[in-house]
Amino acid sequence: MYSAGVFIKMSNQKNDSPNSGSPGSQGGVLVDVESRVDKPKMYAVILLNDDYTPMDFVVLVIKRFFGKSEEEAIKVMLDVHQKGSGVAGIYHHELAEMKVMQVNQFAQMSQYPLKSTYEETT
Ligand code: TYC
Repeated sequence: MYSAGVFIKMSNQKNDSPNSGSPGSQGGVLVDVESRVDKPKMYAVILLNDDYTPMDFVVLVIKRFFGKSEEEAIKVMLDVHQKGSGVAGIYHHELAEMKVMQVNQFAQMSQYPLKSTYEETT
């Protein structure tokens, strides 16, 4: 997530000429520009198709755990049904992992074979 920083010096002195001396030697503020704009990795939570989980149950799961509307949830469910898998949501690692645990546990408790997984987005 954090690449080696590229620092720029933000001068806070009127007579502080740019690029003079080593960084920080003339006062001013060092700003790590690259780290600041670096994006954290994101993860797609993916639902997998199966032959037994009812469509209504999948729609309910997508609405409950991924905050989608009925209309959006139906679209995602049909996409999974037709293509074999589909993205229910994109999250930071910790949240993606939590969604997968919650969905898989809820499906198992309901005695349906529905499974979700997550993978890093490209
Ligand atoms: N294929 C299932 C059926 O025909 C529906 C389904 C959709 C199951 C999406 C899982 O992730 C899934 N009842």
